Amino acid sequence: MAGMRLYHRWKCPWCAAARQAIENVGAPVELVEVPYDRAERDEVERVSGQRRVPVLLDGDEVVVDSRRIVRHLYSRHGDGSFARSIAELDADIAADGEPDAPGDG
Ligand SMILES: N[C@@H](CCC(=O)N[C@@H](CS)C(=O)NCC(=O)O)C(=O)O
Repeated sequence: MAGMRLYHRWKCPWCAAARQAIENVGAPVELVEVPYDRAERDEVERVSGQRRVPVLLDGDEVVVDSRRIVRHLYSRHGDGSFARSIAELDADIAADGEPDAPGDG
C-alpha cells in the first residue's frame, strides 16, 4: 500500500488539526508544504480538484477538508479509542454539508 501524504501549510490551523490527528494515530505521513499563493497550488488542484489545504492522500483515496481528514485517519488508522470522536465528527460534517466549492474563499 502506498504511504500517506498530507498537503498542508505549517501556519494553517486546519492543517494543524490534520497533523494532530496524524500524531494521535501514529501513522507515517509525508508532509508536503504548499505555496501560500493558491495560484501556485497546481499539484493540489491536480490531485484534489480544488486548491485549499489540508488534503490527504491515502493510497488512491483523496480526502479534502480537515474534519473529513481527521475522521478518515481515526477510522482507517486509529483504534477503538477514537469511536466517540468519529461520531462527533460525523455529526459536525452532517450539520455543515459538503465542503466549500473549489474557488471559494
Ligand atoms: N474547511 C476547510 C478549510 C481549509 C482552508 O481554508 N485552508 C486554507 C489554508 S489555512 C486555504 O487553503 N486557503 C486558500 C484558499 O482558500 O484558496 C478545512 O477544514 O480543511
